[in-house]
Amino acid sequence: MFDKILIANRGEIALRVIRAAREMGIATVAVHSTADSDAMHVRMADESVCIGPPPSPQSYLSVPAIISACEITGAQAIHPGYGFLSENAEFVQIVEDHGITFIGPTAEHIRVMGDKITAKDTMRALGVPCVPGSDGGVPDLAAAKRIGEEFGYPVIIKATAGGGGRGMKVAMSADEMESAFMTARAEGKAAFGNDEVYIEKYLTTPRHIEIQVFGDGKGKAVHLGERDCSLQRRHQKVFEEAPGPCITPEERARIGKVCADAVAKINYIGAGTIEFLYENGEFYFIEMNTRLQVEHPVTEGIFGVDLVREQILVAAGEPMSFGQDDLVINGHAIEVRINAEKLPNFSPCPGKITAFHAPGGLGVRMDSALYDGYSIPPYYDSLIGKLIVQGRDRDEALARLNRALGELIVDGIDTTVPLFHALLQEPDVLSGDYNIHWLERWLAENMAQ
Ligand code: MV4
Repeated sequence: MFDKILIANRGEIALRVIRAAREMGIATVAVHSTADSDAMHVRMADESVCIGPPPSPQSYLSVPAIISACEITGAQAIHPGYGFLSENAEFVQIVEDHGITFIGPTAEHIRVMGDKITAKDTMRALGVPCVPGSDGGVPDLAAAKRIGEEFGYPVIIKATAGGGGRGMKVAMSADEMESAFMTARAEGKAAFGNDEVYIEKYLTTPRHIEIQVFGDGKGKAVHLGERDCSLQRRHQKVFEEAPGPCITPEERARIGKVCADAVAKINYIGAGTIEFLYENGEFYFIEMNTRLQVEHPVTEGIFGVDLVREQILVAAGEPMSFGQDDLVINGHAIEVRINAEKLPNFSPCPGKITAFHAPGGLGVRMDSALYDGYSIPPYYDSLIGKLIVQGRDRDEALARLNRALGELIVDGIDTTVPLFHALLQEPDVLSGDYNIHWLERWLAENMAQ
């Protein structure tokens, strides 16, 4: 096992990794920008290294600075958290070339899943159900129109280097194809330097259901059920829950086994998430994320496992601490993302926290790097905390969420907390009757500016 690891991240996820490492008796190194000298992850780690000025490209994304911090401190492994360098195959290659262990998948797995066409080809070949469509790149407008006719409109044109909703355009009919095709291509080129696109049948009212998988890198893998993350705004999740309110145990076992078998076959190592659209009882693969996700705590809650501990174990070449038969769901968990944002426009709202109190009690977990007097710097993501609640069933989790939100105090800045109080008044949220468009529609109707 490692003696010391470096966490190439900040905020709540850096704390999350430090906590797992400490329970395992592993020393931790925090890295930080000059804007984060007083940040909680720096205080909580055993050691810290300043790696550059506030802008991320010169600090949290600076590969030479992070490798140097590792070498100076003697850290044997790097945990990337999520975002930043967590899905950067070149970074993983450089880390390994320096004799440092990357706590996560191989560069090759990251590369394959980062290219959405290759990811889909790979998953289809592994028996994972995919959205019907072009099955590969679409070279020109004429080919795009043939696909449109073959599968029937509406279709969606996606940049292969895209993800998170960028480089994605819907064509409702043949006459919208030219503009949608050209725009998706141009966005792919501008945002990712890659203008290759593919086309899928457009699913009109799906839910976003993602399956958590975990592999040991030696051909063994398990699934940890699904999370329903359909409540999103501009491709940012705001409310996530597990299990999915509309998924039956039979469906979970079936799609879970398909996913676990798929990643076992490619010797996948560590945590991964296979994203699906779910409509009319069918799962359609869209993307795979090769990292620990923001919403991993809801899965940890219902299965009672520490995913970060497992990531560190398998990265060190040790076996996973559980098999599929050990994984039994206990109750229901919900996470809400607390952002430093001002409603109704969700405009970033950095500033000084004048009072902070995290809720507590049975079934309540607050993952946050906030503290009284902390100043949220303006340079980074607006996520300042995740409130995760668990109950014996969904109704108990919802009641607990309402209670815990009432206990939470974050003074000095605006947050997304009022949004959750409002959502907990909505019958559709209380019954779990929502899809990927529900929140945008609700915001348009209820937060009109
Ligand atoms: C789709 C789709 C409908 N049909 N693909 C958006 C982000 C990217 N991960 C995939 N996305 C979508 N792909 C087909 N064939 C609708 C979306 C989509 C969406 C998906 C998940 C959660 C929220 C969403 C909001 C808008 C569109």
